[in-house]
Amino acid sequence: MAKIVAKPFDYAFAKEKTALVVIDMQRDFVEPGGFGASLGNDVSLLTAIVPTVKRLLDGCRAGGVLVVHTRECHKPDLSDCPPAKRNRGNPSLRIGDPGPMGRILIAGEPGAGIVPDLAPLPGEVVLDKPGKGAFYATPLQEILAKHGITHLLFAGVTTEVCVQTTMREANDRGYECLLVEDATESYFPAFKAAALDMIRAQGAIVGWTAPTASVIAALET
Ligand code: TIU
Repeated sequence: MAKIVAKPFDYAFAKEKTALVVIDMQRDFVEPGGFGASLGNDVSLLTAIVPTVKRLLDGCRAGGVLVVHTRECHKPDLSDCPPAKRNRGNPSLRIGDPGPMGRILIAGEPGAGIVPDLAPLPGEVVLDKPGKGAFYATPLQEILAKHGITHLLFAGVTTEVCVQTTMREANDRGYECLLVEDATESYFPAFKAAALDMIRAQGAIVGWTAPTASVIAALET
């Protein structure tokens, strides 16, 4: 078993039973002009983690860890987008509206794509998800079971929305979850800090947290 120096205590894992889940590193969230910006957010905080997520991805690829990428997006006819989600908060652009990077959060549009620096490699799992959590209405659980995965490392955006929702879904399904602290980001620094704290509180009630360097160090041993 490899061991990551983590909070609230070390995280033991077997590489062949571990997957890295990179959540929603899409242009719509990370680049100006997309869904994140349409909700009134400054996306520069999210853009800044791309090189760190790349380091983590490359470390996991080199270590033989299964890589899963997710994209939050909807069918072009919006049949998988509840009106409550589309209309919430009176945004400047709604899901499905034409924006600077194509229709907002629609599968196949440029904005729904993963940022080029983090592009999936052939053979990596890429899942489109209509919800915040990556288990809802996707085959993620079946794919992980097929590969014998018991441990999940999480990166991506945003920490307290899609990442935390997915970690909680994973926790209820019995996975041992670790969130990579500097490979996740929020539009709200206070929300990121609170999410990290609540995840690892009460003896890792949702999971562990550790920086990218600790994950890579463990993968190299
Ligand atoms: N708005 C926000 O913080 N997040 C999302 O809408 N989706 C994800 O977190 N991916």
